[in-house]
Amino acid sequence: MDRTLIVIKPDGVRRNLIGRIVERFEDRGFRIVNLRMLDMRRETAEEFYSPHKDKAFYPDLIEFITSGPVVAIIVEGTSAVQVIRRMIGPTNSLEAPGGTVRGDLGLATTENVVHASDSIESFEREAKILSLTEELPL
Ligand code: 3AN
Repeated sequence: MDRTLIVIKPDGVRRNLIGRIVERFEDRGFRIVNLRMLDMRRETAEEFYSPHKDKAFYPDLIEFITSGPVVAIIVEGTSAVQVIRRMIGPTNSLEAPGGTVRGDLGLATTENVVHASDSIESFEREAKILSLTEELPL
């Protein structure tokens, strides 16, 4: 069992896809550990995407991810990082196969509906930046 972070990006929220996206992960056997809607502030977004800060698409990415609320979700299940990455599909929605979240619901590359951590280390770093806790307080 391991855990990972999924973020439904502003396009997914704007297009009313939250329920359908969450359902896919629940149907696949993942347990939701925590889930919260939040507005990413610019500083938070810059820290979250700091591994990409030298890329040409970085300014557009920051603009986009701060353009509206996102839904951050921690899920738990067998091989969560790898399985969820496969379920969301490749970065470019237009190249993502049918059956993946991006392949079925995504319209572009920056606007690709969801983010999911690419390693356990990324999960821990990203959940901390979003202040999403792994255990709820009693
Ligand atoms: P993924 O989310 O598939 O792991 P990353 O981590 O390489 O993709 O990139 C982070 C985010 O940056 C992507 N989800 C996407 O929104 C954006 N992005 C990545 N590559 C490009 C690109 N070539 N053009 C525009 N946006 C991009």
